[in-house]
Amino acid sequence: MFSDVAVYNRVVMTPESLPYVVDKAIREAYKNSSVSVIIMPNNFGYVEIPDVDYASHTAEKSLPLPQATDTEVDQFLELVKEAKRPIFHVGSGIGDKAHLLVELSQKLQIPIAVAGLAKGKIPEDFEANLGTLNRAASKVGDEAFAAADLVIAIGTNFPFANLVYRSHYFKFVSVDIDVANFGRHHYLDLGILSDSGSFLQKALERSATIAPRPFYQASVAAMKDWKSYLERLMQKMDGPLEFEQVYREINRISDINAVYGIDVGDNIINSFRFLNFTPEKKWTISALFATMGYGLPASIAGQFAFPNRQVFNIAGDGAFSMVMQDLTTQVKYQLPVINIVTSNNSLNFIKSEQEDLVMNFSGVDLYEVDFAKVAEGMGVEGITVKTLEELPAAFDRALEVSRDGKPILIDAKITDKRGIPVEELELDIVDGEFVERISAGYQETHGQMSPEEFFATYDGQELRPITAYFKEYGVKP
Ligand SMILES: Cc1ncc(C[n+]2csc(CCOP(=O)(O)OP(=O)(O)O)c2C)c(N)n1
Ligand SMILES: [Mg+2]
Repeated sequence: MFSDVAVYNRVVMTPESLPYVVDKAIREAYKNSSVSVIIMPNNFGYVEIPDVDYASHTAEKSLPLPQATDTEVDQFLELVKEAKRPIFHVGSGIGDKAHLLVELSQKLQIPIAVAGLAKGKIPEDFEANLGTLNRAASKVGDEAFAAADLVIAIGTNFPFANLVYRSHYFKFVSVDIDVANFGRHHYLDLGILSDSGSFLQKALERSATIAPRPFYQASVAAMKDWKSYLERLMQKMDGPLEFEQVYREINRISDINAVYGIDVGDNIINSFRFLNFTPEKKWTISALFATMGYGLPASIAGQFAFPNRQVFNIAGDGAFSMVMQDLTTQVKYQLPVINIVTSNNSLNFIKSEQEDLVMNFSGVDLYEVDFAKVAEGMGVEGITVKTLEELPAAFDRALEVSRDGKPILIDAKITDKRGIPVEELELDIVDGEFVERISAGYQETHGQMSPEEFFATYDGQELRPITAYFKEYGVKP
């Protein structure tokens, strides 16, 4: 019955074999990072068995990882030589080797796009870190990827590849320690079974510095403008309270090694854009299945795992409502979590999807809840914030309360503004030039518009399509 989900699946036949079977099940589960199932007849619980010393302990040791060969690295460098617009797509397999990647990125003039789980592993302020792809994405990440003629995936098993890797033709190199990942999301021009560190080290040793590459320069320039757009939104000092300023405050009070439980919804997009990730920080998100109600339990687990670190729960009003009863758990175990609820009275992530379809809104409005009062009822101090002016004091108070060892909740009453849907940007080639457009689907429901008009809709009048930078630096298809 469990064979399709379990790597080890046994019915215990004799009570005496229990110690062996349990031990084996644990070993198989760890080895395969998967599920073991043991079915134990009920009556075994009442049978006395001899107390034999069953030991299977060995010293902790990790296996050596596969290393790239000289030939593989030279083949990679050859592909880079032929490419005009190469891009790295880097996942959590980069581990602590970001410094090598940054060096190689500059040396070979290859910008970097990151998969969500690698957020924070590559310095956010590195000029050619173009951020994430797809919907929870940076504008330039999506734009530059759409123009790439060579994608070098390093340590990433990107589950949204179907949405991103199919947009156009490019050559594909994959560097991975797991043979099962090769060709999983894109056919391979070159697969290198290697630990990312050894690959990068060897690529640095065997390559020569190349002259500034127009594609790299254009991407860096476009990224600079995207970042100042985000910064301007965060620093907004008048008008209604919006999500960007809430993130500004989270960044302001965050410890250098803060831990974040991030819920599903707009907060995925917004945390990727606005949260200041660093290698010292830890964060978790329901990245693959996107289960709402993740932030609060994640914060509880985070505080138990890191009792001496500052822990945040960042959740939308819809997601928080699914699990808010567990505030009592934070109280019961004296977990000083800082709970941030981004209340927009909307299942906004879904409302945005509906906005782009020919349909009326359905089931996406939420009734306004006084979450501060809910928190108070469960023994957690709650603060409601309705204006920009009230924001800093509320976050100062959150810092005080959490440092005092108690949980706190900030209910930030924000608008239901939609962040810019950069996944609607598309690149085409017309008369030997790249041309940027807004997707046909988006224009069908929002009317015909140029990229500039699209940017202005999201308060991004200063933004320019990447094709403008391509012109400036001479990037051609
Ligand atoms: C358990 C579950 N149900 C439904 C969904 C589909 N879904 C994804 S985001 C979302 C809306 C989230 O709303 P909210 O928590 O208020 O965050 P917002 O997007 O408004 O910031 C929904 C319904 C899901 N991912 N998980
Ligand atoms: Mg909401």
